[in-house]
Amino acid sequence: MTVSTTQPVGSGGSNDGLTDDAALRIFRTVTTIRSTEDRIIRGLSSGELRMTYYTVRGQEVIPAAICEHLRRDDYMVTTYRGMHDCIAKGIPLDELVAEMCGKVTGTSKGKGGPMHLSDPQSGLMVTTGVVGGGLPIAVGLALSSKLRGTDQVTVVNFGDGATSIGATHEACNLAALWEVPVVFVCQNNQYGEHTKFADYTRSPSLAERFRGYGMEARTVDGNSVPAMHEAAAEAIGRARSGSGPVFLECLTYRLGGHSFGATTEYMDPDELSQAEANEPVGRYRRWLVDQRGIGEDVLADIEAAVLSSVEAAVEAAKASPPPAPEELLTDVFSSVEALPR
Ligand SMILES: Cc1ncc(C[n+]2csc(CCOP(=O)(O)OP(=O)(O)O)c2C)c(N)n1
Ligand SMILES: [Mg+2]
Repeated sequence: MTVSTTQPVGSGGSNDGLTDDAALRIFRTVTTIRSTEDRIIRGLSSGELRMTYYTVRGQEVIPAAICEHLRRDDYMVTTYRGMHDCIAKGIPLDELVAEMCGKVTGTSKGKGGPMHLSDPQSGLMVTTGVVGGGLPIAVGLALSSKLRGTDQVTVVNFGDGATSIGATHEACNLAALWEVPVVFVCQNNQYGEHTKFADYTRSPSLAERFRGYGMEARTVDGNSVPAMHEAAAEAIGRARSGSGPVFLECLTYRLGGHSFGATTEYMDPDELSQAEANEPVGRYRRWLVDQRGIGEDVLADIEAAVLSSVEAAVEAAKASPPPAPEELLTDVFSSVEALPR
């Protein structure tokens, strides 16, 4: 795993500002993400479900901690590898799974699919498959909030590979110049498709590089709930109070191939198995029991409830029809008035 020269924040100590309620909400969110992914992969493997799917295994904690500090009317932008972000931002699970399966009960009547998820009601505004394409959109959303005089914050999630794309740099430069309320969340999972981080950049630290645009930038352990919770509180609070954008480099690890069905032969097997042994959902569960004294029974109840809601969402999606051909040219444009304010 690439080691950043910037010291990650957060120690997992007792001053993390996490109440038991928040800690359990985050546990429910990461468990929902993990269970949904496991169920989708089982469905894809057996032929029961069909979609393009990009694993989020290993990256669950990042949006779960961030969304503890977001309101429903705050905006989020994500990528094709964004199911975890969609769940954390609050897209109803039934609608999310149905959309990923291309069914009419989905958030976009099945016409967006897994690569173009959006649900303005939940504040999840755009999912894009264009690497780096989300950042300029997020700056536009944040600028709109600033011009309208609201205190909404926009969070944009993107990969480490996106930091080598021109649009990313244009967006960060303008955001810093205009002091718009945006938090740039780089989910550094150490790979851009099949290329390792150290093989495509000489920058040891992305936070250091993006600080050069004149904005606050920090590196954080993206697999630690206390560290992410604290860093997100600070970044989102800063953006909301009008102090301008923040760049968070969240260190994590992609626990699988680039997309469903892809191989991992270019990944270091020892590094991968070490990352898997320390995967963040299990790590967080152990921390809740050992450090926070949360009972096994409490966690097991949450896991059981999540499992049945995931199963119900998949069954509902399977029972839902695909959109009719007449729907092809409807819902193509939306008026500004239709957007949430
Ligand atoms: C503009 C653009 N260039 C190239 C691609 C092909 N592509 C798809 S995913 C990907 C890797 C992106 O890596 P990263 O930003 O680290 O995101 P991750 O997949 O790790 O979440 C690339 C190059 C693309 N979709 N868009
Ligand atoms: Mg990556």
